[in-house]
Amino acid sequence: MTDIKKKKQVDRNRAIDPAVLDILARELPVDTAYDRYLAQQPQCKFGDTGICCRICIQGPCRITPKAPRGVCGATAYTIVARNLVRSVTGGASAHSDHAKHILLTLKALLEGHAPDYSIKSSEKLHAVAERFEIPIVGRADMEILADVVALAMEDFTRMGSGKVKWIEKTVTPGRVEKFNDCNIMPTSVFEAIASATAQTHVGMDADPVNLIFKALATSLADYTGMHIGTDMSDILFGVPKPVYTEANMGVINPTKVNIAVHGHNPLLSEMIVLAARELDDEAKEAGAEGIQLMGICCTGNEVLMRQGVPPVTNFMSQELPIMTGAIDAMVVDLQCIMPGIQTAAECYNTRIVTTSENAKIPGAHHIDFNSEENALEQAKDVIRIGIDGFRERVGSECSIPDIKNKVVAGFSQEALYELFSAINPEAPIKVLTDALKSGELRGVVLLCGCNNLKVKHDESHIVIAQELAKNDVLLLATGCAAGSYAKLGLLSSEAVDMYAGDGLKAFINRLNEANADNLEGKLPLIFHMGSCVDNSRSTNLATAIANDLGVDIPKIPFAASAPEAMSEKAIAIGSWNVAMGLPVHVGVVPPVTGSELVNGVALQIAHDVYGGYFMWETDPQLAAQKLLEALDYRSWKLKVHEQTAEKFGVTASTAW
Ligand code: BF8
Ligand code: SF4
Repeated sequence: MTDIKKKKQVDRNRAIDPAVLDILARELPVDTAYDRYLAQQPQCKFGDTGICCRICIQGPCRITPKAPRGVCGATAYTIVARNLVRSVTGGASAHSDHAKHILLTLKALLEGHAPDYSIKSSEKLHAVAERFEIPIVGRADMEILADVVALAMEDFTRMGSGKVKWIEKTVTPGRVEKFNDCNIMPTSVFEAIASATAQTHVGMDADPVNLIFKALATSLADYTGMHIGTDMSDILFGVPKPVYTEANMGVINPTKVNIAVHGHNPLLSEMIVLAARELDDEAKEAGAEGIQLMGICCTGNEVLMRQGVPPVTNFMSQELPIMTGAIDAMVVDLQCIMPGIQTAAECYNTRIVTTSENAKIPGAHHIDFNSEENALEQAKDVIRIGIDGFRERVGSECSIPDIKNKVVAGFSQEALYELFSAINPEAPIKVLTDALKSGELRGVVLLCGCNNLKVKHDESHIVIAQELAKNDVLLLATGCAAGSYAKLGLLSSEAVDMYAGDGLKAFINRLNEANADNLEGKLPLIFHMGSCVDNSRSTNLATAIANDLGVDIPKIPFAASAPEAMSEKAIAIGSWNVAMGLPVHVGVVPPVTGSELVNGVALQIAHDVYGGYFMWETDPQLAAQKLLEALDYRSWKLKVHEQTAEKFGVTASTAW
């Protein structure tokens, strides 16, 4: 067997999406992430378990039985905890940088120099203003927006004393108390990030527990940035509602100008959607049948949720659409963009267009996207680069896997409430809490996070979802997890018939019947809530369930799972979900096992303090079982506490 054949066989063991396997099976002129993962083996065990320190340049210091301390005297628990804080800080920085761009665009809009943007959802603006008791009656939307933006900016920049308002007003009263008691309520986003970076400098904090608390405080800054990002995007681009489309490589249309939007920030991708509509005739003049947009990663999720743009693939396979030979341009903004796309593009007829001053790739086209001046014109420039690409591609060979699946997406919390309102207009959330109390639904699980080649691409996402659906768990999804489900057909109504247990089927069908006149089609098996930034939507739902049941989040049958977590952002999100009181499964063991103490805090002690905790489980079947056990335990305990309270005429225990 030749080396290349051997390699392809191993590669085929690292993915389950037939479109991905189709492309990986070809003789490709360039390597992919799947090949590079193999080339990186074996990976360093010190790094893998978190006991390599490079905080100062006396290092790297690696902890071994022979050398149990770094040069400065730091032990394994300090090094692991410090690395963890730095990861969470990286994630919080990324999310809040994203939100900051949106806030700055809103500020420019208020000052009259972001002419291509406007308030798309007055309703959401009013809802956010009311949350903070900002007056709305008799005021123009721009006046209200000015107050909302000022408050959000204060939550980003406050120094010294004070607390983040976006947390105080969006979580349960019990969580506010807990965060204050544990001293993890951040003062502001930027303050938390700066303070965490300082606290982990050489010669600073060596106390692992203090460091872990800092990680949680910083993760709450991450939550803040994300929540503000979602709220502001909804105001600027509209609140998602159900959309019907398709996903996977089969959405690439060889007769059209194919443009993929990739990254995270809707400021650009929303403009690309507008520009594509306006330049359809130019594409036709170039001989194309029109423009086909498609999404990758979270900017793909953003334009799927609000515009119905089809997702072509998710993080791990982002290079592969290029290898069909039919992608004319791939425009990227920020985060999760593999530099490898440029190498791939150079072997095919694809133009990579970078647009952020913070995320450039050597060799790519660069347009310094400025949302404050000529956003739409710049988006048109990008589309024209795609049209040029098409002109050059005409007549050349392309090979597109003929694989696509139906998708229903667009389930913001507001959209879910609208569905529930058709059954219970007075108290929509009761549709969900009643189903949880009666046992029709066994719980709710948010499926989120990335892809990671330490496990088979997409497999853990799919296996866990199918197993939970069979067991009547209501499933929500965001990020690249949602990308997996879109590509592989689990965001369709057909998947309800194929995979849902009787209880889940009955619940979804009741919603279908009640909403028959409002929906274009039937509801899917999994409810896509948006990009990773939109994980705050899931927390809002958990908060509403807890408030309706009159308990705090640690007592509700709600969990989260990141079956293929990869990025620092995922570590930050997982950490705040634990602080919120949720069991959080992670399907890849993060680099904390080098310290029994830190690992023990994540897996057990966190539960005592916050009610939430991590579960590392790489086997997706076992992971699903552990998630079900966590949901059942919570339902059982909630019932015991309620029955005891009733029997003795007292209020239910607030313990978990
Ligand atoms: O923010 S799930 S690989 S694309 S980090 Fe990145 Fe992970 Fe995908 Fe979205 Ni989220
Ligand atoms: Fe080594 Fe300490 Fe420097 Fe880390 S901070 S690299 S453990 S000397």
